[in-house]
Amino acid sequence: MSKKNLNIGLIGYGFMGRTHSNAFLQAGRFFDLPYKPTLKAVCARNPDRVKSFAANWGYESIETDWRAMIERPDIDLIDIASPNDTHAEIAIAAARAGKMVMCEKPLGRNAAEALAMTEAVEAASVPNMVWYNYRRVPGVVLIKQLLDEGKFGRIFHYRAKFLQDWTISQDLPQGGEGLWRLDVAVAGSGVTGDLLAHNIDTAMWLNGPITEVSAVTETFIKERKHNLTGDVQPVGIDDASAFICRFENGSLATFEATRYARGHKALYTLEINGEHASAFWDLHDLHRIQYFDHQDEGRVRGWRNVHITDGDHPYMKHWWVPGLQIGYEHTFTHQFADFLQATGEGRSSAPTFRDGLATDRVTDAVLKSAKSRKWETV
Ligand code: SOE
Repeated sequence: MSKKNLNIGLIGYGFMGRTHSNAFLQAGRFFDLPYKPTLKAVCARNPDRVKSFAANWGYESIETDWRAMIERPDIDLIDIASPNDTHAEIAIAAARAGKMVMCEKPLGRNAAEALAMTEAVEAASVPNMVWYNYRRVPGVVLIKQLLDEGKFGRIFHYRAKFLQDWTISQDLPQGGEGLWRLDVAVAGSGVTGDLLAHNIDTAMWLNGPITEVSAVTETFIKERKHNLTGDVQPVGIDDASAFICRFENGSLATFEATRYARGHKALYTLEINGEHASAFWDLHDLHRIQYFDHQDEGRVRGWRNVHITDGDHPYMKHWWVPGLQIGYEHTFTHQFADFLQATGEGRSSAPTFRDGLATDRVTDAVLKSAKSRKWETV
């Protein structure tokens, strides 16, 4: 079958621009897709740097103004990998121009922005997706399959955390390239939108909607020099954020994210406890899950350490041979392959903008609860 060409316009060339570009290049080599992705253009403000990014990744052309990129008739899909404060305006304009839209997480800086973005892509009926990539880790997908097959029975508990330590130094400035995540005007929030949002997206995919939350946040370093103004300015982001919550299915949960857990670089862990089974997953060991099945014979019952590398594990038949593991970058390739497959079949591929909006509603409730010191309904 001949494949339709799909011309991609990427906006932003930071860390996420690289993960997405790698996915665009790899997806068609490992998955049989209905489209042939072409890296048509990349857009960012600095002409020299965008040129060298384009040369390195094989983009055919460059733009320095995202509006010009959206107006181009030869672009089918706009991929937003620029800082959070640009997501809403670009996504809404791209949807109005009839482009497919993919957006880095979190969808908006808050749920109001995410709602406007969701309404725009839905009104334009354009395929859309948010890059919550951890849903595409084979081990996490395996847990989802086991849950859907009813292996866990009733769910009692969900537990998730995302720990980092890269902002502990008080000499670290805020704002500008690489450090916009510390500037509340650009990021929207701190670890709540940046890290907890990942935990929440996976949790709601595995365990259903969250109904109410009770949260605490802290900003440990209150002032930092701003890279753009040169002035010492108050820090508006949350450095650490933790909450307890209830899910619609009656289960209880604890969530914690911080950039002040010395020694932890990107420790995303999740655990789910049901009536018959429990599972645990850890990003630092992402190709394994720990699984406990109470229905095993008592004498040999225990936590199984499952190496997710066999052909019957999610996605794995597309990669190497059994026993050989894959990593972080593959989650983006899986997500892009799923998006193209679904688009080719006229389906949408989760997480859609509407799913991203659901996560932003929870992060808004978390920040609200931390302020009010009360339980907040999502
Ligand atoms: C922050 O350090 C960060 O890069 C997040 O922005 C990503 O979404 C997360 O996957 C890894 O950590």
